[in-house]
Amino acid sequence: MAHKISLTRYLVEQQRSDGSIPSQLRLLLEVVARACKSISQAVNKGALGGVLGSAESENVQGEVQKKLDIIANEVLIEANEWGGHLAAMASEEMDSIHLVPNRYPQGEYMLLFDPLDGSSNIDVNVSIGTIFSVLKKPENGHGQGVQESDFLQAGSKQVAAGYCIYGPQTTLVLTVGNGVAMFTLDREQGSFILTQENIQIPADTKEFAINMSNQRHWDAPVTRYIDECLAGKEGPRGKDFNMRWIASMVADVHRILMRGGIFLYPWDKREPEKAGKLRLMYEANPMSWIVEQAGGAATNGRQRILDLAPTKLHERVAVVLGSKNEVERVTGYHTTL
Ligand code: P6P
Repeated sequence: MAHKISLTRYLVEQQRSDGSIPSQLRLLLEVVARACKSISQAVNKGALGGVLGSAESENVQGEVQKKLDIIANEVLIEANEWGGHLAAMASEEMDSIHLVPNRYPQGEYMLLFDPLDGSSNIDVNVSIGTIFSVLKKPENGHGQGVQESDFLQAGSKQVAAGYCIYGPQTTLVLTVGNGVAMFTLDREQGSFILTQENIQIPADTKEFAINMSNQRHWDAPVTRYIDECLAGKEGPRGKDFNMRWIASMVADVHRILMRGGIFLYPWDKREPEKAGKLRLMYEANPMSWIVEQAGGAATNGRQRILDLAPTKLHERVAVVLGSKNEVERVTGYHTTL
């Protein structure tokens, strides 16, 4: 029987083969994976764990926090702050950055995360997930500790990105720049086992993911693209399309990694001052790098997401990602219309 390759063994072998994973980064990724296992346990308990429903608080986004949002955030903070691999963390659930306390050794990495994405699905038992992104602490020259401005690096500067989806399986998907690997949690062993590597997204697709209830608020290029998909065989695309919208980015992106597709959360007229609903630093950037590493593409409708220069920690962005040829079509409509 083929040896089961654990996440730890995979990271050691990657480190040995091309040095792409320094020891501190390997430790960081193992700690994040362990935290995701704890979050998975809490999510799986559901009502039995008294963790469903909303907390009496709002996050920096002005969204009501679910109890599990706060639990997941605390698990990630507590798991990562003492190991000596991090200098600071940033989370969707925290207004400002979290510095590693001075009582712990300081590391050279910075971790950003959405601790529990898709949390509106928690109480109705639909897949949710943790999204994470790793940046190097810049030699900031100001000689002080890490500041929020140190986090404002383009997505192309990431050294690792991944997500863990809490669904029928608990699955961790990861890239360090050498393709995309997937690890499925073996609950009997308590370890993530390699179940797929070098994942490739088909360049073409017949499946789009968008929240259709926002249709009247879209800009012309998105309206044109979706209308053409809906026109099917009789329309300019000459083929019928299927639609999926789970309203959990981790689940929609995972489906696209597994069988192709295009995901759109475009700018719309509801809040014109916002570039989009999704967050650049800890949703769009990690997901965009994963998608590109799997042969797909990711833009904000006009520009490659990984090239965008962030101006604030909780910056919003429009997202069009997935099968390369479809993303290029949508982006083309934005630049020609
Ligand atoms: P809507 C979840 O709240 C999230 O941030 C993403 O995971 C998801 O793709 C999107 O928002 C869903 O938004 O407006 O369809 O509820």
